[in-house]
Amino acid sequence: MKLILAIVSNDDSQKVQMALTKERFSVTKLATTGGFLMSGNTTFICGTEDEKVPQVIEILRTHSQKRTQMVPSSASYGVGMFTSFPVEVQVGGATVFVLDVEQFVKL
Ligand code: 2BA
Repeated sequence: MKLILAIVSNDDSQKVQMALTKERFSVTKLATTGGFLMSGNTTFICGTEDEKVPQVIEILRTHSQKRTQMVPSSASYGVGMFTSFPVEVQVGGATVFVLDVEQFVKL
C-alpha cells in the first residue's frame, strides 16, 4: 500500500477532489500554505493500493494546471536604496510524494 501526498492549487482542489472520489479513492483534504509564496494551497492525503498509484497521478495531472504567478521581489542598489519589482514564478500543476505504508488499520 502507498500513501500519496499531493499539493495542488486551491483553484484546482475541487476538481481534483471530485475526480478522485468519483473513481472511489478515499481522500483527506488539508488546507495548507506554501512556504515560498505564503499563499493557500491544498494537500490531499490518499491511501491506496500500489497498482492504483498511476491512476491517482493521472487524475492529478489531468485536473491540476500549471500557472504563473507574479510575486514581489526586491533588489538593493547601494546603501539604503531598495527597489521592488515583480518576478514571475511557475506554480504546479501538482507536487506529489508517494510513500510506502508500513501498516494500515481502521479501528
Ligand atoms: P510554495 O512554497 O508557495 O511555492 C510556490 C512556487 O514557487 C513553487 O511551485 C516554485 O515554482 C516556486 N518556489 C518555491 N520555493 C522557491 C524558492 N526557494 N526559490 C524560488 N522559487 C521557489 P511548485 O514547485 O509547483 O510548488 C507548489 C507548492 O507545493 C509549494 O508552494 C509548496 O507548498 C509545495 N511544495 C513544492 N515542493 C515541495 C517540497 N519539495 N516539499 C514540500 N512542499 C513542496
